[in-house]
Amino acid sequence: MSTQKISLTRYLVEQQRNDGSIPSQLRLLLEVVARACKGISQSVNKGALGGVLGSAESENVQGEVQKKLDIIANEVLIEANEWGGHLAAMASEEMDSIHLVPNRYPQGEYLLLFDPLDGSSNIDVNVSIGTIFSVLRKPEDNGQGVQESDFLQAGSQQVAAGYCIYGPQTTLVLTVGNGVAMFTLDREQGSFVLTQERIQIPADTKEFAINMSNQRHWAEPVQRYIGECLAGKEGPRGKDFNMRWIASMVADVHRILMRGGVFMYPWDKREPEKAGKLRLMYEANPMSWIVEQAGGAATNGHQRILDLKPAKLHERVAVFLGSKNEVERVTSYHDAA
Ligand code: AFP
Ligand code: FBP
Repeated sequence: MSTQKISLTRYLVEQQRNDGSIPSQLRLLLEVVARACKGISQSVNKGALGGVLGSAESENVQGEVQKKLDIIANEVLIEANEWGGHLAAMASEEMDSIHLVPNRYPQGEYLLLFDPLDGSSNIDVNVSIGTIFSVLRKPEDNGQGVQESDFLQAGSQQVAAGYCIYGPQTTLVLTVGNGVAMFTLDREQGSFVLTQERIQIPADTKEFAINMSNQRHWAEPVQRYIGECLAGKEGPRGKDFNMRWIASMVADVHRILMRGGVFMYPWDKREPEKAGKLRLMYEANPMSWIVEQAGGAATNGHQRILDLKPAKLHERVAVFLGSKNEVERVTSYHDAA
């Protein structure tokens, strides 16, 4: 397929025709999410001029102070998705429990999960942030309506996953299970245009992304892996590594998708009862599927992330994802420990 002026709508219609991987309700859902991301992008771009910067003086379910833009992005996604008839319910990092589609609208077959604004600390300092989303099929109705337990499906059950990064360009990255495609927002036309298809992450890399300030809290396998990277040419890896940390998973993963690398947010001993910092269902799962679809790998140090069966909506997980050989290496260090 030529990448010349192919809009997201056309791409989805052609996918639907070619292999049926996108039923019409799913296509509508993806278009609505993309439209919501355009709205969020506009608010992000206005910044101080739109009065959207700063804290909202409220906390989300994870006890994190919400930024105004966290709340705005959450509302934009809910309002855009409520009425179209394609969804049964939504779940978000910013909401304690699931949000059912109101009775006045028809109920669809899908469940949508999202982190409306990832990288909140970057908002006020004008650094890249993003929206991450994951789509699941609603299980058979058991007569009790949609419940939180319906969302607790392994990442391997996702039918679509993506993110939109609000950076120098606004870019939407999407998978429906047949590779990863990237669309850039054409602001004059107001539409997402296909700019790259079948994205592949190189299996080897010399770049890692981790919050190094937490080093003293990591477990031994992560100490070993990073220690070897830092030892450079003279160490056991025999090559110099470079480090990047943008404080937004979307931005760090996007960088890796474009040029290789490994992203890590490991368990650390300050909060031993938590498996990690990042959220499984609306951060790790969609990102892991995108990375796998681009030829990379994603584990929690022991298991493939997409095989984990969630026990709760806001479950946390340790994350190692990106270039396959590096993810396999750091995972093998956990196995050996
Ligand atoms: P928010 O959930 O507050 O937007 O935080 C984003 C994030 O969970 C993830 O995207 C980053 O990788 C990570 O935080 C950065 O955290 P630190 O730099 O504070 O370790
Ligand atoms: P460019 O001039 O290539 O854009 O490099 C930018 C830069 O000089 C600084 O903006 C930045 O602080 C630094 O490189 C980052 O360098 P590194 O992390 O590779 O040490």
